[in-house]
Amino acid sequence: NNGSVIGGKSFTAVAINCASKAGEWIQTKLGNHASLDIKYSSHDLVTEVDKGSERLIRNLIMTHFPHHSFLGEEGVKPGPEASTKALEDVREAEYLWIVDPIDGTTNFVHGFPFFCVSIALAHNGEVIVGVVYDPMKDELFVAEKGKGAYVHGKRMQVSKEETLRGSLVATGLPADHQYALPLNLRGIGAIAPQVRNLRIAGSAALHMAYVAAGRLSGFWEIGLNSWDLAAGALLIQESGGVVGDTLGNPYHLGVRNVVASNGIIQQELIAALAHAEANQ
Ligand code: 2AM
Ligand code: CA
Ligand code: CA
Ligand code: CA
Repeated sequence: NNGSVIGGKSFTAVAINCASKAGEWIQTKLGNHASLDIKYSSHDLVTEVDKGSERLIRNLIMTHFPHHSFLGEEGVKPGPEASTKALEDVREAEYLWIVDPIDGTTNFVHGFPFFCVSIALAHNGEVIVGVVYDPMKDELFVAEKGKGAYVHGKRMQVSKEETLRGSLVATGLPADHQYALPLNLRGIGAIAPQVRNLRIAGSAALHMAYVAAGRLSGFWEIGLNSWDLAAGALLIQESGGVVGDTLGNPYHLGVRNVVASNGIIQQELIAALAHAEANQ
C-alpha cells in the first residue's frame, strides 16, 4: 500500500514508535511528576509529563511527516468550545494526527496504574491508524483500517456477550460538574442495575481498547474529545465492535458522548441511557 508509506516509514510504525517511546518515558516519571497544574477545576489536572509526552510525540511525527497536521490535547485550551474550534481548524486536513499524550492523568498523578498514550491518524477525516499503549502493563493495541486490530501481535475480537445482564461495562465521571456529571450519574443509575458490573477506571482510551479486546462488552462516557476516542474507535471497529454516540449516530471525529460495544448490546445500552434521560 503506497499511500501508507512516506520516506520508507509506515504510518503505523511511526505511531507505535511514538506511543512506546512516550509510554516508557511516562513510566519513569510515575510518582515523580514535577509540577501539577489545575486546568479548570480540581477534577481537571495536567502535569509537566503530559506536556513533555505530547512534545516528544509531536516532534517525532513532525520529523517523519512534516506536512501532516497535528491535534494534541495539551496544545488546546481547556473547555468544549476551544476543543470544538481546534478540531474544526484541522478536520479537513488530508493527514491529521490526533494525540492524547496521557489519557488518565488523574490516575497517573495518584499512582493508580491505569493510563495510556493514545495516537490516531486520520486521512480526510477517517481514522486509518489507531494505537493505544499502556506502559504499566506493556500492552500495545494497534489497529489499521481494514486490516484488523491486535494486542501484542494477537488479533483482537470483541466479546460475544449477548445481554446487558452478562456484560461487564465501563463508563467515566465527567469533570464538568455542571451538566455532564449529573447527566451521567443518571445514566449510571439506569445501567448499573442491568449489567453484571460497572467499572469506572479513569481512562477512556484504555476502556475503548478493553472493549476491542473483549475484556469489556461496552463503554459509554459523556463530554469526551477527539483525542480520547479516535484510536480506540478504530480498535473497536477493527475488532468487530460498534462505536457511535448516545443518539445512535455512527462514530466520527466530533463525537463527544460515546457509546461503544461489541455491537450486540449497543442498542440496549443506548435505550437504557435514553430511558434514564426521559425519566429524569
Ligand atoms: P485525560 O486523563 O486525558 O484528561 C476519564 O473519565 C476520562 O475523562 C479520561 O479519558 C480523561 O482524559 C477525560 N477527561 C478528564 N478531564 C476532562 C475534561 N475536563 N473534559 C473532558 N474529558 C476529560
Ligand atoms: Ca486532560
Ligand atoms: Ca484524555
Ligand atoms: Ca490527556
